[in-house]
Amino acid sequence: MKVQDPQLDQAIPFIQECYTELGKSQSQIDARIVEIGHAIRHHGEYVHTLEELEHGAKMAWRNSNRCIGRLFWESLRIHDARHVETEDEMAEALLRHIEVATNGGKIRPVITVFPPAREGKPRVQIKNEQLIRYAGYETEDGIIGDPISLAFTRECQAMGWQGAGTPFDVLPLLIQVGERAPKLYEIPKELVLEVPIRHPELPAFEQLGLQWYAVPMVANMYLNIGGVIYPAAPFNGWYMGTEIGARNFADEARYNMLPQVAAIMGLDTSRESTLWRDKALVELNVAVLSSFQQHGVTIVDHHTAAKQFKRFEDKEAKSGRDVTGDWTWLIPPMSPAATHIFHSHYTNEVKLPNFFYRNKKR
Ligand code: HEM
Ligand code: NRG
Repeated sequence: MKVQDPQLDQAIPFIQECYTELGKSQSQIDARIVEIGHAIRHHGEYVHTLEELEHGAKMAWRNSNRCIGRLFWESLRIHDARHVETEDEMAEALLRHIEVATNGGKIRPVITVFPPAREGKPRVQIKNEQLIRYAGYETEDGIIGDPISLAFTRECQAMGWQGAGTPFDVLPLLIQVGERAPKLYEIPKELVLEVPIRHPELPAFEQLGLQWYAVPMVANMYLNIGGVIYPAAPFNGWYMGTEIGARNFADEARYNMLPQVAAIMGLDTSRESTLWRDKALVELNVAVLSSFQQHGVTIVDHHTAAKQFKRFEDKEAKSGRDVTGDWTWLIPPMSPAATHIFHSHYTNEVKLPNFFYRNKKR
C-alpha cells in the first residue's frame, strides 16, 4: 500500500459516513472518493459540494462533546461564504449572519463558512471570540464592562476604536485577510438585539442596570470537515440561561454581581452558611430567563436543555451512533445533580467533523 495523503485519509471516512447518512449508494460513494483522490493529487486539495458542506457542518455540531444543545443539529442553516475575498465582503457576510440568526428574537441556528485554509492563498480571520461581545476597560476605579474582553478591547483601541465607556459597549468586528492590517467594523445598533434584565417579582433588580445580548455567536473556533480546515466558521444557537445568569453575571472574574444581587434582596451575607450566594444565583437566573421570555427572545433553562439532551441521546442510539460528550462541560453550572447528565457517563472521544479552538486551549 502506498502512503496516502493526510487530507485523503480524513476525506474517505467523511464521504463514506456523510453519503451513507444522506442515503447515497456505495457506487456514488466510491465515485466521489476517486474524484477527491484525483483532485488532491492534482491540486493538493478538494472542494466540498454544497451538500457535503451542509451535512458536514451539521455533523460537526452533532460531534461537539461540550454542547448540551445538540438535539437540534439537523436544523442548522449554512451560509456558504466560501467565495468571500475582502474584509468588506467578510463584514457584510457577518452582518447578514447576525441578522438572519437574530430573526427578531426567534433565534435560528446559523453557521457562516468562509474560505478554507489553502496554501498560497491569504487566510481570512475573525479576531473576535464572539461576533457580539461587550468591551472591558481597566480604569482607576476598577474594571468597567466585561473583564473577559480586556485584551481584545485594548487591541481594538490600539486600532483606533473608541467605546462609550459603559458596562455594555458592543465591540466592533475585527477582520484580517492575509498579512494586511486588520480592519474594524462597527456593528450597526439596529442589528444588535439586547434584553434588559428585570425580575418578575423583585422590582429592585432593575436598578442593577443589567442587560445582555440575545445571540451567542462563537467565532474563535475552526471547523474540520473531511480534512478541509475552515479557519473562519462562526456559528450560533441560542443561550441556555445559566451561561448568562450563573457565569457571565456571577463569576468573580466577570460581572461579579452576586454581592449586589444579595444586597437588593436584603440577604444576610455575614456568613457563607446562610447560602446567600445560592439564593442570589437562583433569582438572578430567574430574572435572565423571564426577561428573555418577556422580550420574545429564544432561551432555554438548564432543566429543559438537559431533557432535550436526553432526547438527543435516545435519538442517536436509535440511529446506531454512539453519543460522545465532555461531562465537565455538559453539566450545567447550577443544580447539576438535578439533571440526568450528572448521573451519566460520557466518553470524551473526539469524532470528526468537529470544531476546535483556533488559539490552542484544550
Ligand atoms: C458549547 C448550548 C447550539 C456547538 C455549548 C455550551 C452550551 C451550549 C450551554 C457550553 C458553553 C459554555 O459553558 O461556555 C447550546 C444551545 C444551543 C447550541 C442551547 C441552541 C441551539 C450550538 C450550535 C453549535 C454548537 C448551533 C455549532 C454549530 C458548540 C460547541 C461548544 C458548545 C463547539 C463548545 C464551545 C467551547 O469549547 O468553547 N453549547 N448550543 N452549539 N456548543 Fe452549543
Ligand atoms: N458561554 C458563552 C457562549 C458559549 C456558547 N454557547 C451557546 N452556543 N449557547 C457565553 O457567551 O455565555 N451556541 O451556539 O448557542
